[in-house]
Amino acid sequence: MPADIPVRVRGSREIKAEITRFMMYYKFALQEVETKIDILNQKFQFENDYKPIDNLKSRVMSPDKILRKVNKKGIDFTLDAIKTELYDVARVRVTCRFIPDIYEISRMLLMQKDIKVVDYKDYIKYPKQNGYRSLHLIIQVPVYMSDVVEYVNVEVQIRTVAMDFWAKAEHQLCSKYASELPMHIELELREAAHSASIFDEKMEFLHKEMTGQGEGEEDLSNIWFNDEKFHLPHAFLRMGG
Ligand code: 0O2
Repeated sequence: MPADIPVRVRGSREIKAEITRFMMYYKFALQEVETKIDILNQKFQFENDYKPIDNLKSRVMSPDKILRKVNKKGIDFTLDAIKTELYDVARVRVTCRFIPDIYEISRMLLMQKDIKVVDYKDYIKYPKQNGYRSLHLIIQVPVYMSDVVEYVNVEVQIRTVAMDFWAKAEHQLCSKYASELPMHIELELREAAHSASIFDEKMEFLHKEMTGQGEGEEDLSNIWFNDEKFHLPHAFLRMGG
């Protein structure tokens, strides 16, 4: 039978509905995590006068990729096994400008009582052999659908803009050289990763200089709210409580 003729298996409509429901749990889990991170970003801005997060992107893994990963990892091909053994069906990728902000966002997120921590991998302190750096958290968030609550795995990758730039380039090169990266490209990548880490360190230093790290006068004349900077008339600072 040609491959593009749909096979009518008994119950396939029910299975399709179940898979859609399964994907929805991940979508809702991602929405929850995105909201949490957005709130942390705003809270951080309120306290520090700048937003630590440059970009946030999320995705639910496609059924094709789920199938490939299940085969690669030797996971049972059941929705239950995928739910418990595949951690990155839902992923949020967060980019920050400065390394300390990565750890601060991670700390504030993991402190939240409704989040369960499954795994924490620090590829910033311990980069991968090829130079890959990023902070990976595997968390579980509760998703409420009618009267059922389900804890859903979400992978959160937090990295600097420089780490992200490198990871995207490496990913593209790996796709180009599907079999194996040529040695000279591997070396160039490792060097680029090293340069990126030096860049991150320099930016961290400059950032400390910019913010003065608590030294000097605090600027009380402006207030950030809803992504907008407002001038705060001096009279407000003298008003009674
Ligand atoms: P994609 O296309 O980004 O989704 P596993 O998730 O089982 O494959 P492991 O060891 O459990 O592997 O997880 P790991 O390595 O901590 O994190 C996996 C994800 O991190 C990858 O997902 C990438 O997104 C990212 N990652 C890890 N190592 C590298 C690397 O060397 N280069 C790049 N560019 N990204 C990396 P996927 O599914 O492999 O890829």
